[in-house]
Amino acid sequence: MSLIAAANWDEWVAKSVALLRANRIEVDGCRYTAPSTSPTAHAAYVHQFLWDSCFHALAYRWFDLAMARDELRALVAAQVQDGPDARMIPHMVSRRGGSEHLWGRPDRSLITQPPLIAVTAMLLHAGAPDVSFLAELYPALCAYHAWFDRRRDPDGDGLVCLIHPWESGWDASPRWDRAMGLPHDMAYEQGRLARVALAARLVEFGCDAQALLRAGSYCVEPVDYNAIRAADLEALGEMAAALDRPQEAAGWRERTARVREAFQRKMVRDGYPYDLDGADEQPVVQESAAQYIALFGGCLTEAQAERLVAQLRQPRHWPRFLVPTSPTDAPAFVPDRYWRGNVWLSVNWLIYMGLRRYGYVALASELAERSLALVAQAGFWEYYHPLTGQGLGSTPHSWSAIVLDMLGRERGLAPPRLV
Ligand code: 2M8
Repeated sequence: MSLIAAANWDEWVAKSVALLRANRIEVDGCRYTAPSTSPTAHAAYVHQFLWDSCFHALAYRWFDLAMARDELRALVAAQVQDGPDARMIPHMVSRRGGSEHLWGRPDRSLITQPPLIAVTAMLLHAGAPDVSFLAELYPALCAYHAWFDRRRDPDGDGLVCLIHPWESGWDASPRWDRAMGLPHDMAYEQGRLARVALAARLVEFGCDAQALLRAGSYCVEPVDYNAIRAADLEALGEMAAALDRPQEAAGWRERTARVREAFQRKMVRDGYPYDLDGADEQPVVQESAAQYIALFGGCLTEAQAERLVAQLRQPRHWPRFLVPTSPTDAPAFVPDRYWRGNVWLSVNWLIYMGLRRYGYVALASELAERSLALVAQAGFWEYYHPLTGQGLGSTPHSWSAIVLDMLGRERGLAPPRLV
């Protein structure tokens, strides 16, 4: 019998409850879940992170819908109110301080992270419809996406560029080595110091993407990020429709189509999607798990999806456990080095959802099955060794609770509603 079929749902819920509740923090009237409050974890992991909170909310919705909503409310409450980056939602919110050394202010970072909030809100809504919750988030999310157009699309092509690898969530990925001016075989510390130095540069440049691009600073248009944005714009259209705003819904659908069109025109080479680097938009011809996230955003044709899925089926792309960020034969693959070839449940959930979108349901189930097996074997870690399944980074780390969402979906369960 498959693990999905044999798994005890109540036990998996109980494990997820214990994990997320242990990392929950309440401050200034906001409730959120930290990536990890373990004393051995990176000190920054007590703060709130944008895409982490989305994954947490998607796990919470199976047992604590109120908390799932609060997790998103806390993100939106941190939306920037003034200055050139008004309406941005920060990638990291440090309500008890702790960001001064990097960002020149104690309470938050100056950058964002993959925009998954509208997608998350609509998935919450699908399980437990509540238009008043959508109405609460909608204006902030519309303004957030307008901020992207204003501040992260310096060439106006509809594709978002990032000004720091931390915006991608894939902090130390080899995808950024060229843009960071770093060799693939650098020591970990060299990469870390370069990211810290880049944060100081952003402060100096006021996070102005135009100026940073002109100065030849890190500026990348990533495939996964833009696909996630397409999915979020699409979700915003669904949100507008649910709120009975048909014209706005049509406008968001048009915006989504524009991102997908630019994606096809600029990012797809020989049928495969690649990130684009710098002002001359050089394709970063590297295979990575980010390519599969194009499926999540509906950014590929059926034929392109089929070729990409054939690539995914190769053991170098999908070895024994899950899909590592880089294939195992990539020149920069290091299985136990942070973001340089490890397995992340967050990334694999995005791939899982993308496979389902394109109708690769059995393959998605296989990914869910192996996700469950990995967490059953190793526990809730930040990331995992792709060849041994060993847990790496911090533990217990909250976002690996996303496996509960895969289990719930695979079992065809309905998330509970608020009474
Ligand atoms: C990692 O990133 C932060 C900086 O943004 C860090 O190292 O402090 C990444 O894995 C990122 O994707 C994640 O959101 C964050 C918290 O889990 O940690």
